[in-house]
Amino acid sequence: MGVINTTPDSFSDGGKFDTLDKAFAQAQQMIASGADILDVGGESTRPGSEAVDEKQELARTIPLIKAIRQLSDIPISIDTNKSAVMRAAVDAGANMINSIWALQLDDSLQVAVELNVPVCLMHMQGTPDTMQHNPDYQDVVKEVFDFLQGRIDAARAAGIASHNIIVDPGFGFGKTLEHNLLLLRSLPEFRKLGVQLLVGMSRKGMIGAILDKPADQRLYGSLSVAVMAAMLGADIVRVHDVAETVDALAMVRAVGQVAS
Ligand code: 7PJ
Repeated sequence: MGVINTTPDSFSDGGKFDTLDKAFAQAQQMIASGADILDVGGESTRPGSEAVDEKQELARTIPLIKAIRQLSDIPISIDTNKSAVMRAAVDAGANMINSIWALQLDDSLQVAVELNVPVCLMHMQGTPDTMQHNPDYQDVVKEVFDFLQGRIDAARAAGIASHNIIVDPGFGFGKTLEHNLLLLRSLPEFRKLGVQLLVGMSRKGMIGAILDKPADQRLYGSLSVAVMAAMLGADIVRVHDVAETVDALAMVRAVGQVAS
């Protein structure tokens, strides 16, 4: 799963087309590099980030989804917490909902049921603006597992089929470095939930903390954890560097397919 960022960077002062063009070019490149899914998001959820207004989020994501859909049949995921954005995105051609709030906000679960697309339910402790202040668990693996089990149950009860449910331990979302490493090592435990497993560690602080490198120098660290996650049972790996990760995961797959 390739991450398409539509949040304008500090260099382009609100030039909407500039941002859309860049995001579209990024999407084309990811498709050419072998991405299986594109994850389009219009709201930054990094630690300390603030919420984005709905109009702005729609303006950032919908034209891009339409443009990608004209070019390709690649599955498109919409990374959002707003049910209006979910509706508009699926209407524009998106095929999946990625919810860092695990569809707990407003009527998002009900809307996801109506839209009848796969959903990714992620664990987060706290909210994006405060989640890294003081992450606290007695037993992080058990607590994340139990939370995801509860959200799977809620999604099923609302009418979402198991094969359309994906879960994600939410690396970096209200977790210390230690919590993140423990969750990665314990990934096989999450297979017991019986649904598909997605992980996102690409360029995250957990890599920066170990390597002492800024986000633009975390490629090799990101590839290492992507390979580990795939070997430990992740079905979907959410990354920024698609071409590199596709090669790394092809090697994992080849080893996994050798007859014993
Ligand atoms: C994740 C995400 C993740 C899912 C972000 C970043 C922060 N969605 N959205 N899982 N991370 N499902 O990419 O650094 O880990 S935004």
